[in-house]
Amino acid sequence: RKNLHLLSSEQIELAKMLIEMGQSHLFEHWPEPGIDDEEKRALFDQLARLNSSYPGGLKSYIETARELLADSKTGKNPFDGFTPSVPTGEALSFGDDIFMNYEQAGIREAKNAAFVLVAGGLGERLGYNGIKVALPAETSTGTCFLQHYIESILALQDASCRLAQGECQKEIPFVIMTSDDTHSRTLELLESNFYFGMKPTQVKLLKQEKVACLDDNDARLALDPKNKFRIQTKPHGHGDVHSLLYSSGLLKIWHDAGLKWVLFFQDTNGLLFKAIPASLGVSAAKQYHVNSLAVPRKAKDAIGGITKLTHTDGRSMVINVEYNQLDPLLRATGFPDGDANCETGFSPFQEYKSILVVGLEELPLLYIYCLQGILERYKDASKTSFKSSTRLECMMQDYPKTLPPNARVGFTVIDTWLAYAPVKNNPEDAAKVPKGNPYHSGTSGEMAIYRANSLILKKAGVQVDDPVQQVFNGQEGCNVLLQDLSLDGTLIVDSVDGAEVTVRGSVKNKGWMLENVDYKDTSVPEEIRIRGFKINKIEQLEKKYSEPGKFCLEL
Ligand code: UGB
Repeated sequence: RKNLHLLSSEQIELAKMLIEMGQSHLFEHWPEPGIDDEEKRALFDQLARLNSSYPGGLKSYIETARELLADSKTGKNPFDGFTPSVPTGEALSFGDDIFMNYEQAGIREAKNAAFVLVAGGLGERLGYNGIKVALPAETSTGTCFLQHYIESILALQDASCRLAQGECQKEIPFVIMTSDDTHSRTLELLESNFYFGMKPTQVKLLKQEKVACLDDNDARLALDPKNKFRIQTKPHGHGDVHSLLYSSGLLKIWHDAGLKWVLFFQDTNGLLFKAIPASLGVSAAKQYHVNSLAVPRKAKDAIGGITKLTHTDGRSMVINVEYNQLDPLLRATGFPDGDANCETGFSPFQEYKSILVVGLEELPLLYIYCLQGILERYKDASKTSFKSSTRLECMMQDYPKTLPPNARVGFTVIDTWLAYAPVKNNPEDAAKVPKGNPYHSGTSGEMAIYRANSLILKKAGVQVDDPVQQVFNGQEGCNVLLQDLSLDGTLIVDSVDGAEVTVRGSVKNKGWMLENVDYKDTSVPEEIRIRGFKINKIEQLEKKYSEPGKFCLEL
């Protein structure tokens, strides 16, 4: 009370609300007026920010947390009354007629889509000091993930407009969700590279805010252990993207402009644009309100599966169910073998892979928000105290939980080699991954791109040598030498838009080789170290075509 004169009238109201909500411990240690006054004001500035950035304010945050913590303490079964079944979806096989038709339909539809990259995560598991979207997706060209994503969206925009066969001025909107950890460095990367060829007005950055941490089952806000005049905060999860698109007004703008789809994707998957057009085509053909990209999943793999849940009261939803919940749920509801492989050798419950196509038409925009969960780890079975402070979290893929029962929610299964190779793990952890499981490292992410390119070329009739096995950073990879009917070595044909070059003959040179690099060798740049190899460009034949036109290159 003695310190009230330090606060504005709005801050006094906030203080009253917090005391009523059982948060007086935030101020109990305050010294007499005149001591640490600036720090006291700074705490209230932070509380005001936390209050305004959360829908419903801190009161709603604390109430929701209390409910979820009470459910967790009593061990409430989130699936009570629900029966699981295999939802309907579309399994595609790369390059066949069905795939090509969906891909074509998706390219046509791309001009009606907005693309959203969730890039607020710092990537602690990767241990990289920069932002993940600045990492090269592959080191032969050095193209970073953000550049690759932007160039892919621009290529889709061009192709989509060409298919529209008329005047087409549409620019595909591109949104990047950032956080305090990534915002300024993402903006800097864009600005210093002239937005990689995209118009700056086409790109929007939306920053997610962190949320307050909680100390106990009464949802008492946690003070920062390093500063008793600050609340400890942690990220709220990738699900923030839905409420940010809603509160920024972008969803309404897109809806009013006639856009039909919003395509969400993650920060370090160099393959995803090989799978996006076909997934979009499936959404358009089936008029899905939500379509998740999935890859085949082996039964009991420690990763969630896409499941249809039908409640006794008639409600149903298609949702990702975590692996530790899926097997017991199946066993408890009449599937004695639990999560088991079917005749394909895979589980009928597919693996959700962070690409979501959401339909904008027809959907009541009010539904664009996300449910939250809580990630608490208790110290012991009494479930009275946590190992470390917790907070509410929300996930992008939980969005279908908020939809009405008649929503059409499906999925598209695409081969892993074509669709999914994220960069999440550091070299040491990746090398410890049990054989046969994916490394999800810088090394495997880059190799997957070369492998997919080779397999696509093969499908198009090009003869490509079998992969050569090598070990980098303790992980096996493929050093692939492309040998077109005429190529043994490296040939670079660099042509401007509008130049069509036909290459004939044969090329043989020393080419490019992969050389091992020790990830502990700090004289090598970090982005090279994490993949365990560098490309030694020994010899290459390079031809440039800087004018549009038709050319024939005889070698
Ligand atoms: N992200 C944010 O933008 N903000 C945040 O607060 C947190 C993350 P991770 P994880 O398919 O790969 C997800 O850390 O935990 C961004 C799915 O939940 O890579 O491994 C972040 O920048 C899981 O079901 O995710 O798991 C990144 O772009 C599975 O599908 C993205 O969110 C898995 O991804 C994902 O963050 C996957």
